[in-house]
Amino acid sequence: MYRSHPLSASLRSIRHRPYFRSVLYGCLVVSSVYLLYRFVNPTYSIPIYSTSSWTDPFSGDLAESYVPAVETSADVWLGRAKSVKLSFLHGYHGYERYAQPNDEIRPLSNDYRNNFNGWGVTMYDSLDTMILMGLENEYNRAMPFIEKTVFSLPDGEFAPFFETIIRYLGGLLSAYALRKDDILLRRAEELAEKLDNVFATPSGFPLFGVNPNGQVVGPEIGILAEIASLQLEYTTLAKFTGKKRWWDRANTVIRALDNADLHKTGGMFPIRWNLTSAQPFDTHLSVGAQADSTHEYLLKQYLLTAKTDKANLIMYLRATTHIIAELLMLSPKRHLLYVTDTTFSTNEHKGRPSHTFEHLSCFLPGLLALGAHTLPLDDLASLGIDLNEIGNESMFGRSGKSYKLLAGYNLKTLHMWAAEGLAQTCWLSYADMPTGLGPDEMVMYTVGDDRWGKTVDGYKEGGGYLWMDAIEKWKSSGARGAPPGVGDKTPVIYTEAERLRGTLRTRDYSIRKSGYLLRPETLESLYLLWRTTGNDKWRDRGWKIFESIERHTKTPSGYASLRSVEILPAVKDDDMPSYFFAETLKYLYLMFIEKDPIPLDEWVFNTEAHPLPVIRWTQAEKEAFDIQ
Ligand code: DMJ
Repeated sequence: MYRSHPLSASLRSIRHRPYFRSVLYGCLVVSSVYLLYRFVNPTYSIPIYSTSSWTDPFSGDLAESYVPAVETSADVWLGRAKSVKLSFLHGYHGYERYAQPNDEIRPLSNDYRNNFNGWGVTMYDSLDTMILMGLENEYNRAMPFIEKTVFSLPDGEFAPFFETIIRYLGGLLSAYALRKDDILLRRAEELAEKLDNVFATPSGFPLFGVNPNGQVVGPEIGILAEIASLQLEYTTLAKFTGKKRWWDRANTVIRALDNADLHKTGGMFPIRWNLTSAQPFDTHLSVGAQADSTHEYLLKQYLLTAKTDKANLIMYLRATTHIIAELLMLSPKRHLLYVTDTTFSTNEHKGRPSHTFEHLSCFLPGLLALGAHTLPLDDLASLGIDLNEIGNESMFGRSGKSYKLLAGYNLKTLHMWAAEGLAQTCWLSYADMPTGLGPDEMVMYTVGDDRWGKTVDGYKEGGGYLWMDAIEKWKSSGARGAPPGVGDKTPVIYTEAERLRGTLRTRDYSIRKSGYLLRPETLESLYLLWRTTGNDKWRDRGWKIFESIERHTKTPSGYASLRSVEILPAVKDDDMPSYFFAETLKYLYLMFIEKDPIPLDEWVFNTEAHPLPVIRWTQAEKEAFDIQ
């Protein structure tokens, strides 16, 4: 027979007395409000759920908003790939009609501009995309121009070396790799010859600019991305031509990076460098503007050389260790994972974060996923690498602690968490906007020390942060919790009135540069996340972005950058950068076609998305080039 507990009997009697009832209900309201507050508050300091296995805990992320799409058939994906191809044709035909052989079309006025030497950058940047899309007519119409381009400039004008290499040289080499048209390689080598004076520095790092007549220009203090993003192109040129001189150009930069004194920056490369001494000039760390492609080329040079140049791998591991421990942050309420830049000031051992988050940095999730996919990060010992040896406090002072911290993880898992969390934020920065397109720069809200590395460590040690009822709910629904910053989240789109009022803080960030410049980085990462995880949610998001590009940026003669992603109807700017053809449309196309023509273990994309084939040196080449 059921017998009620004496305590429940007394509670029942209390509930029937008006005074105690008010007190009881009052307590219930207060504690519910408190619990609700704790549930949405980002304070992670008290892990309340502990488990002996830290690989399967429940997380602090609040929303699982991703509803798996009803399975999309292969035919639908094929149709989507065709739509991207039609967009390419629409934009490229506009260029051919109104701007060829100049650099870029202005898609509102149908005027043109020569912003990259006037040699027809849109054609060079588009060649390999045409080949991949099977656009024979467009390729055949471009080739006579490519054949005839005169690589010259008036006295006093200079080709920006970095942009010229990634767009023109990268474009020619990639097109040559895909379709062995000799003229492409001849033009590639001729271009490299004309630019070669740029290396006339004691360090062998290139100067900012060069005129094909031999004049050079640029300050003694160079910018990281501009001086160290040529390795892939020059190594490929050496392989294709069999000439050591091109390998020497790449190798000099690699060795200089490897010999740099990074004790002030935890093993990561800062933005400013002295081109005479080949040493860092400041302590400003970033993966965004002025730095991005150098971090990218560390991993990619290792992959390009069939995983033989270990120095590049070690530099990549150092850079990513510092990035993960010190530059990745978690926003206060929505737990958005983002990467920011930091500056060390004199006598300070800790970088001060700016909390800016750039669209340019959205290549990072793709890079981390590529690294986790291609490297034995969970077994570095198999490569003779120990994280505690390549970085520690005796080498990097306080920043050296990061190596010990990360050595305690399964590094493959950790890099994938970071990749997925960052890709989620990059995607949300689009999904939060009424245009469905992401802003160029955001400033994230902060509550103090927001480092993701610290929070993840609490997660690892404590096993989760949700209150028990939430954990039980998630358990019973069978959902696996994601680590902090990693789970899917619900977009927050402000109404026009809310935007104008400007007081809402629910998104966790404000927008500093609201333009959408047809940039590729988010799509690049969605593509790599899809290829490396096989999870369709990433390409579903790619499709949503493509629909927004079609809806808001299309003009009668192409596609135009937007002045603001927050305003409807969208206001366009009169420009269509060549990287839209080289990168944005290429990554979309590759994301939707079923058969992958560019397998990640056989090709490496340069920073302008020009795929270059993995190189296997012959013994004769090793001896001739003096490759160890
Ligand atoms: C591209 O030209 C390259 O990807 C470069 O490395 C930086 N980003 C632009 C496009 O945003």
